[in-house]
Amino acid sequence: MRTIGDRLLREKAGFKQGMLFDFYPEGEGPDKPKLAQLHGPSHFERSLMESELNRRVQRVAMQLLGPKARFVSDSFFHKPAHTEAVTPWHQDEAFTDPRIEHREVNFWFPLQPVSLTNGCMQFIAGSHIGPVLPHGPIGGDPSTHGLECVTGFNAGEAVVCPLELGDCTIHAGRTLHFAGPNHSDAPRYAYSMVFGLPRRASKEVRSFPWNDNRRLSRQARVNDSRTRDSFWPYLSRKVREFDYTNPYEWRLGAERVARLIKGKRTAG
Ligand SMILES: O=C(O)CCC(=O)C(=O)O
Repeated sequence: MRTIGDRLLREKAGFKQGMLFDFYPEGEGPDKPKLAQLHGPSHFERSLMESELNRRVQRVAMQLLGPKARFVSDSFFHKPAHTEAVTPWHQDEAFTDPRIEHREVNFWFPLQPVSLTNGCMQFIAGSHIGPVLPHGPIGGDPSTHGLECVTGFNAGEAVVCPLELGDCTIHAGRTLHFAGPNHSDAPRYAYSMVFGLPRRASKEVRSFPWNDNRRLSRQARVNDSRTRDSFWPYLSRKVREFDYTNPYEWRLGAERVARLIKGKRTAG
């Protein structure tokens, strides 16, 4: 996994598509990320989907969520050596569309031993059963991909989780988590896999205002990759990800197409 992650990050796989980005403002360009995330590496390296790890995690996800649990996404994370950059406190659900109920678990595998020295994960116990707390873009910068939780918890209660190679932590969509700076001489790599139940409409009326008016620096790359020569790879990725068995996904898909057509008409 480490060799694959290293190669994909070195080749800057996914940068053009906005799938490789920095959690922090991207001012210094793709070569000097503070915390690089490659979202969806399995689209670039299909063997990740056929790995023994993937099969085993699928089985554990089914034990946790039930037989309908399916693979949702994966990511590689790279935190360079000697960096003060932290992965700020956040809940993964804060990144999502509040109209949709996400019932997901995230398996986080460090690709070397991790401790407080190189940025192991830390969690707030019990936060997974609480609400999604207020978040904002890191440092209030709307171009930043990363979100940070701004209130409603006590970081002094963090449970620190050092791990050996081959261990993992598992957190839910609302589990508050954080990873500290990397004070070691080597980069800190991690691979994560998210498994979830079929998405459905949220029963609560919720809003995540921190996701409005964001001007993500990677958005221009995302838009470009959906219009130009990479449109077909984009479409094939979407087709591969689509959950055909879930009627709610068909409804979301139809709404999306309707929005696209309306947008084109307005533009025309
Ligand atoms: O690896 C990291 O520093 C962050 C990982 C994370 O936030 C996640 O997997 O949800």
